[in-house]
Amino acid sequence: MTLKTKTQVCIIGSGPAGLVLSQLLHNSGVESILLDRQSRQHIEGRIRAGVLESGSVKALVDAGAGDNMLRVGLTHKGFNLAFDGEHHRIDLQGLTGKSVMVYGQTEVTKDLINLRLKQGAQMVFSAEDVRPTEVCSDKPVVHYVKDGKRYEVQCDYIAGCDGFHGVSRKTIPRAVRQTYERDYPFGWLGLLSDTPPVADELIYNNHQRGFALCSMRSPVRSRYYVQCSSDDDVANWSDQQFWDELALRIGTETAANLITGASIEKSIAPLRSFVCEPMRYGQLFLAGDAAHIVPPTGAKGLNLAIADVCILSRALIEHYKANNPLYLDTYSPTCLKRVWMVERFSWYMSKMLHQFPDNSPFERKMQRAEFDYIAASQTASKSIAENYVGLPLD
Ligand code: RFL
Ligand code: PHB
Repeated sequence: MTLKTKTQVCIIGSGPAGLVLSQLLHNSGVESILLDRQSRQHIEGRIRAGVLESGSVKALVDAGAGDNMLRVGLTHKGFNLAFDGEHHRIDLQGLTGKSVMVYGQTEVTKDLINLRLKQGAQMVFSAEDVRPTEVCSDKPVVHYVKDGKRYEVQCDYIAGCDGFHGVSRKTIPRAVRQTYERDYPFGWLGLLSDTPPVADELIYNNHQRGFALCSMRSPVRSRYYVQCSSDDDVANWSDQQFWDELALRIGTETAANLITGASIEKSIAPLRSFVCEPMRYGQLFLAGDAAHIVPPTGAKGLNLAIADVCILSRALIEHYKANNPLYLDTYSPTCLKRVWMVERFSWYMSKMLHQFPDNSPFERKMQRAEFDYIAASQTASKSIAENYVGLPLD
């Protein structure tokens, strides 16, 4: 027997994209159901992004999900680029009048899940075999299995917010879907520790041994990354090896302030650029990592996901409340224009800051010249700053 339910929007995936979308729809009286293949505990335990653009901060506050963020998030008015230990500060506030917020994606997710459940949202965790069908009809259906029972959700629209490995994008036939992809020949080994950050602001380091990033979650919790090879294994890195390598890459002056401690999480993330076009197929709309991936060097993935669902929620709300189909019809091109600009920035930052295995001494000189140009030119610094704080929504 199959248990059938109905809703207006079925959202696949309870990461930041799905959760923010469901919150924004709820705030305007549009009904949705959220389905995720993972347990709540698993979703709330994932360590990922740490930097929110000013537009993402505003979106979370406007959605009513910003209380904790505003209480404990850290406003950052600048960040540092470093080349072999030499620093140049990008003055975000001075150059753009805006800042970013350091607040973990893990916390954003927990805040949203708590709020959605308090408001009585329909959220299904550990949903197996989630399958969207009839997406080109006016009554698409999403099937899933939970605790051995079969379910069907009949809806008007499906939001595919199920990340890079999800099922939604694959529902678009190969002949319709065009994908653009670049894999980088390295990964990021990340370490989280309950130690005070090495500096008050983030430091992106280009060092001849490889890239390193000094980030944080709070005044007593640090997040660091070092570039590693694509086929590396976390098991190859003891905490001590990580700290030693980080200290070498950030230079003696910064390393003098480095406080080390036991890791509470250590993992390797691959680096990839990826875009799927179009972001709409029939009644299915892709948002967030389901449609695109950026390498983390620009701190953009989470922010792009939030931007997509701000655009999608407006489109759905205009449809339901004003019978206006315009924004649904323009969803894909509107998002993609911004997506490609953000892809460009993330690719540019990645290219400038990492050691590529096939780089010759010439490429390293080019990276150095790029750093010197940014340090010497307010125009170049401003270009980085306006991308880092976030481009306008549309
Ligand atoms: P998510 O977060 O991957 O959520 C997708 C959800 O869908 C579920 N799912 C399914 N559910 C049902 N059926 C299926 N078949 C399903 N398949 C998957 C999953 O369980 C999950 O709950 O995608 P979303 O919402 O689009 O959010 C995207 C962000 O998570 C991602 O872009 C960022 O984390 C990227 N990122 C960063 N972004 C930033 O904006 N700033 C940063 O500082 C930043 N740093 C990072 C990052 C990503 C990293 N990693 C681990 C790749 C640092 C790292 C190391
Ligand atoms: C993080 O704190 O996890 C972080 C910060 C900035 C990035 C990527 C990751 O560019």
